[in-house]
Amino acid sequence: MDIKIKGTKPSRRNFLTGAMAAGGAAVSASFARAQGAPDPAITELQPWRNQLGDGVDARPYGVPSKYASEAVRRDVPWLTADPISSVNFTPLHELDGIITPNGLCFERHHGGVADVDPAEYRLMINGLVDKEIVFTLEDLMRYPRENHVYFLECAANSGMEWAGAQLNGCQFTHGMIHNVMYTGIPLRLLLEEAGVQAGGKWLLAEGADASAMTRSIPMEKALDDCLVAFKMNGEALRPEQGYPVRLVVPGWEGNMWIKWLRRLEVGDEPWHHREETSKYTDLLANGQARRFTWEMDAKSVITSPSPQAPITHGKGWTVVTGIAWSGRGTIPRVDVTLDGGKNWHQARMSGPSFNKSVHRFYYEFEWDGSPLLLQSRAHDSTGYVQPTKNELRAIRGENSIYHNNGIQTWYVNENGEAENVEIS
Ligand SMILES: Nc1nc2c(c(=O)[nH]1)N[C@H]1C(S)=C(S)[C@@H](COP(=O)(O)O)O[C@H]1N2
Ligand SMILES: [Mo]
Repeated sequence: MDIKIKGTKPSRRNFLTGAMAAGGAAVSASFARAQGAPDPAITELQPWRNQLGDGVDARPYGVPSKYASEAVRRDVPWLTADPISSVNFTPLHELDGIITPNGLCFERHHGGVADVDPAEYRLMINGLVDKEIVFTLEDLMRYPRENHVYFLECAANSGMEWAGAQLNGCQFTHGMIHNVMYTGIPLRLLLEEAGVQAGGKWLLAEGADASAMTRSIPMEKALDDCLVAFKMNGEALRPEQGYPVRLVVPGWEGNMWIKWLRRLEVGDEPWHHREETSKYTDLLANGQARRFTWEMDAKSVITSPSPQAPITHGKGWTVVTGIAWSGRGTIPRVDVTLDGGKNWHQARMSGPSFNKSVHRFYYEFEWDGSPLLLQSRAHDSTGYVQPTKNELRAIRGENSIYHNNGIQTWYVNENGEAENVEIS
């Protein structure tokens, strides 16, 4: 954040509508500055005005402005023993809208990034099928494709927060999510090509990376909306995201979205591999583990203000913004509270509302400079309402890591600095 107010004090806000009392509803405010002392940002000639800039092709593949260098993925070194089997986090506090830029999508690998040569790429379908088949990348490109925007959230997102507030920033508490437009082939088409036999009720998806990531997926889901994707936000998948081909499993936990997809085996029962037994199951208070929690429940987080995005402009009109998503549909409504849940205000949704995609919300209000307890609460299209962390703990106990969709609280002090807290 590098917002500096130079020259004179802001003019008295010239509100064009009387809607300010309604908070998030259709506020139209003017922040024009009154004339005062000369502003060097206007009166001086800066280098970019009196020197020519770079010509075309200075950067054949564009990169962000050097002034936007804070928007980077970050990891938490103490979380994992080794970066080969680790995670980094999407800088949610630096982003707006709903799409995650390709270079900022969080990464989660169990055996590092596979460097797959597309010429040697093969996708095999075997098992309980009429015809076992193998596709090259060129073969795949000849099937009809579709475009869909979906979020991918790791089931472990917010997992470090089960026992209490821990990491100071939405990048770290909620950044194991990205939201991308995928271009891919409906998995159903490829399975029809192979001919799934009557007993074929399950699918094993296997990655070509050194971890050979494998997950069991029920056939109904595979035939419903899964994609075999090769493009993200219009361009080739990034190596980190599974180049050249990844499985897209909309609304379901990120672990099932096998990257560097090499094999799909049709079977009659789940395989119970490591990632669906000792990992990615939810240990309950009584010591039993919940099997197969695939769908990601509705969740939201305020991305600004937040610990990495404090309020720097002082009192007055403040934009609260954040994201919300649900593995079961769309997000018709998000509520925001400034006082830890005593009063809730309906936020303003802005941007496309796609099924199983991130949604963007805003709530504008006039900050009087007193401390805030900011929270957001998502409602999804099934009527489900995001629970508090204590409501979750009452059902799930405190052993869990995965599937923490509880309401997040940021405490904002008089200086506008924000901190991760929990209120009971
Ligand atoms: N082949 C393979 N696929 C994989 C993984 C992996 O390590 N290897 N990690 C999984 C996990 S746990 C998650 S959360 C998502 C992360 O996807 P991303 O790296 O695009 O964010 O990929 C999943 N698919
Ligand atoms: Mo994950």
